[in-house]
Amino acid sequence: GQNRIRNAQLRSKIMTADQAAALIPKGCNVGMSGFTGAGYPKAVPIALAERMNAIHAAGEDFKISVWTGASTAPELDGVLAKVDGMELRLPYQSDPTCRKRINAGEMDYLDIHLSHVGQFVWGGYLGKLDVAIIEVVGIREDGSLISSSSVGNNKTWLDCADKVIIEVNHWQNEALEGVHDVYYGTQLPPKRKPIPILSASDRIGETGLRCDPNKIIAIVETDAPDRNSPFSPPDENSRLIAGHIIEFFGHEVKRGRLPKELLPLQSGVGNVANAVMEQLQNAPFDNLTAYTEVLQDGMFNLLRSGKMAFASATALSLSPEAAEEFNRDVAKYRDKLVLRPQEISNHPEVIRRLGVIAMNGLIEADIYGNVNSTHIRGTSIMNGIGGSGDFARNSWLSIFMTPSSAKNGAISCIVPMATHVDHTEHDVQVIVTEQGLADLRGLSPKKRARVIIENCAHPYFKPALNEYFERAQKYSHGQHTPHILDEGFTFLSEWQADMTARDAWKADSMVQA
Ligand code: 0RQ
Repeated sequence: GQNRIRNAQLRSKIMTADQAAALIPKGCNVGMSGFTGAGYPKAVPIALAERMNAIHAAGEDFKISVWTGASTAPELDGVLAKVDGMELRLPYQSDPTCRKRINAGEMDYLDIHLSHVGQFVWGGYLGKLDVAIIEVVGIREDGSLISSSSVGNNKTWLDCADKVIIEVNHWQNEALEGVHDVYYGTQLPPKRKPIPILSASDRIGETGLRCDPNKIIAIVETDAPDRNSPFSPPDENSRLIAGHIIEFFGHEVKRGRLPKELLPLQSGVGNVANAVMEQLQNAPFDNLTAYTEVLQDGMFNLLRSGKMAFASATALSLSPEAAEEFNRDVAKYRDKLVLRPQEISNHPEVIRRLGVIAMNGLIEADIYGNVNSTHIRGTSIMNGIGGSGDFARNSWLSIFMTPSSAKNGAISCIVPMATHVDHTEHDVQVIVTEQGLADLRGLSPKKRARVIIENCAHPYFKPALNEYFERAQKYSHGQHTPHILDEGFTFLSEWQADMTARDAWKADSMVQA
């Protein structure tokens, strides 16, 4: 472990995960590294959950608030939620146990735009950060730290926390040193200056994270892989969605509205997003770039084949096989990849300047183009808004994609009225399902409704949607965005497929909720 911890003074802080977990007081705010299952601490949260369990068994309370970059893994969110150890969680999660507690009203969840987290902490709105727990690949002579497979909020946590616990993960390749670009020029208003990124590949910061060695109270050594969830091979729906998007890009290039290397791509999490990247492999666009938050397998393959010249992100989120390969060959990718703090990867100013093409998933969209990407039936959280809002509002082109129906066809993802809105009609330019693509740019609400129903809705639900829209145009008081307010949500109960399918979904969503 000596060569990874190059600062001799800090070596005396090496201890076990149990010893480090014992240093975390109850009721404190803890900032952890980790973004989409990459670069999260893998030993101390488990030890902390065990300690909480023992304390709970003795009849005492022990909870903390957990702040991260984005989603983590069963070894962090999973174990802490299981022992009911979290008072509050922010800013994005996707863990089933955690989701269940949030939806049961047993813990608080703050679903914040990922680019806002840093400034919320700096602004003092979230209270004091007591402890930071950060996974790194190594510690340099001068005490600065090398992030691992994500940067996320690491800089903010290290700057703001009173005390710091470091996990040095030997599984992560030391050659990651040099991949990161940590910008120290951010300020609070009114002192802000432009973020000097003019192209996705610009480096504007330092390769390491500054950290006051006196704040470090523990160093724990680990040797464990990231979450690395496998991707299912693109299904028929994903392939069709990807096909529509690529055809649309071709059309835009032909009309001179996009350059032939396109514009920097942002791609959300999940299988559909991954399928679009996979299909770009064989599309007639070269020298692609990405200004995104997560780098999944599809994008990694584009970098490997040379189709993509450069990718800027804040985290990797690879399958086990791709992670193995990347970890082995990190050095090959060092001049094609940069990992930045999430306040920079998701910065509205940079996204707007570069003219990003944003592609994100949705749960439901209404006929006017309002998008819900976080809530089931308006009341239960699925994951969170993540970076989708940062990108959707500020991109040059904002695309949302989804299969036209969910739960084996029982539920239409195109509805009369969205039960919760994360992305308003003003932030949504294109909606794509396996049925087709709706280009909403330049269309007034009623024209949007026609093209969304016609191009995107599943044929099974089309007649009911058309019927609603026709009646709304007859009976709605206002005719700008016609609605029959007391019917807008009846799609959920009356119009959603047959009873059997609906009951199956209800039972399932109870489990999920
Ligand atoms: O649940 O697998 O249990 O059946 O929602 O849906 O179709 O697998 O799609 O994985 O792309 O996720 C919006 C959740 C889509 C995601 C969302 C059910 C469906 C399934 C997942 P099951 P799919 P995806 C970058 C940007 C917000 C954050 C974001 C997301 C499950 O894209 O979290 O974009 N986005 N971040 O069955 C009931 C409906 C449903 C439904 C889908 N209408 N009703 N259930 N589902 N539609 C990344 C970060 O920011 C970190």
